[in-house]
Amino acid sequence: MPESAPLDTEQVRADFPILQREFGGEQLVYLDNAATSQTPDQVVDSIVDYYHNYNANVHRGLHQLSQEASIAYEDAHDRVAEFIGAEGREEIVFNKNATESLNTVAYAWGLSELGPGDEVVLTEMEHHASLVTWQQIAKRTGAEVKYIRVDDEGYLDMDHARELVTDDTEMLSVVHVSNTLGTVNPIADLADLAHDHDALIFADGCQSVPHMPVDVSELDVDFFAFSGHKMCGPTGIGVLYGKEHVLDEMQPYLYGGEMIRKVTFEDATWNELPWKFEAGTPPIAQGIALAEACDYLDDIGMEAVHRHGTRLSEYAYDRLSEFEDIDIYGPPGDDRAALVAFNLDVVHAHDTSEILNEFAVAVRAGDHCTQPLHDKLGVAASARASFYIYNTREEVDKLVNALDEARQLFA
Ligand code: 7TS
Repeated sequence: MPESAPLDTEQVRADFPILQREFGGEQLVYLDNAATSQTPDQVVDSIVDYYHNYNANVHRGLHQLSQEASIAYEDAHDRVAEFIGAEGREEIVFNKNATESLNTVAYAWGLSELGPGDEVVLTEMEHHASLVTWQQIAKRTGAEVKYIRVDDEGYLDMDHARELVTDDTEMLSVVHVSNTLGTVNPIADLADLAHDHDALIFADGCQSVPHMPVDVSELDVDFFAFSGHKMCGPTGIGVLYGKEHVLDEMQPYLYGGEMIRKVTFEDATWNELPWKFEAGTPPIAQGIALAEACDYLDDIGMEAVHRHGTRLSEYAYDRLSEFEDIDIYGPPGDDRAALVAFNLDVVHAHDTSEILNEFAVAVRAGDHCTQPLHDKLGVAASARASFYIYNTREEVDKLVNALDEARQLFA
């Protein structure tokens, strides 16, 4: 198949005015995209258009504005379904972020399905959104949590996975792309493994959906989660995908308006999918803007987005590898997602990030919400550069030059 056209970063950057900001005469180099990506004009405009022209609550009013808002909000579910290869809007629940998606399933499914003798299998590279959530639900239900090992190169130990997933496993919850190691996990294989043992699989797509073509039907996952703010969308919108028959059987997580069909003083029945899981006034403007973000990314082409990110990441990996005093975590440069976490031998990650900030280079320093993984790596924190569609090789060079300054300061 011929490659799609390469990404024109100059054209892309014109959609992101924030990238023109300067600090101390230096132009911003934004390399914290795994935390939150920047938002293009097209997405901002869709929010402005909503508030200027058809702001109203959904599914409640028969008046014109409410009807327009309801249609746009429902259509946004269809658009997101299409973007990730879901069957339709029934499988797409909007909420506030991926963390809420994980909690929804852990509470709604976990509290009723898990008990003593049951096992939830995670990986050592889970984000706290998954790790802490399942840990707590397991404590409440008497289920046990097990962790698939990460090997020295930063890959999942698949032999260990095959050992851990047994007929006692009820849920396999796995990060699709590690936000610390940049590892891309073999979700389709893990889904087969889970299903061979009649377990469900939940994949955390926070770091995959923004960066690569994802098709949940092909992956055959039962649940999938991601956040709008990491994929050119606004904050305050997250997505929970669930297979229709799985969501159908699951009890609601939050109760209130919008999610009910019939209420009496004694009891209530639930609305159809996906509204059963969207209690109260939902993130209307944010949902509509997320659909716009899907359009924006598809206009560029997810293949091109993916290629751009992995090439930048490989370039950064190679440049950082030139230095003997830099430790890089995770798989080799040519087999990783669009991020690189590292440490300079003699400089704490927080100091590294502060010095980089002096050069207007924004990276994240800390444990990236993967404390147990950092414990395993033997470090308290790391610095992380994460890339997106508007980043360039020149920006990676700026990062490397600024690191040189940090090294000299602490030498
Ligand atoms: N899962 C993964 C893999 C993530 O990277 C994140 C956010 C989350 C879940 C939670 O997403 P939220 O939108 O609900 O907060 N990761 C990061 C990060 O790496 N730096 O800041 C947030």
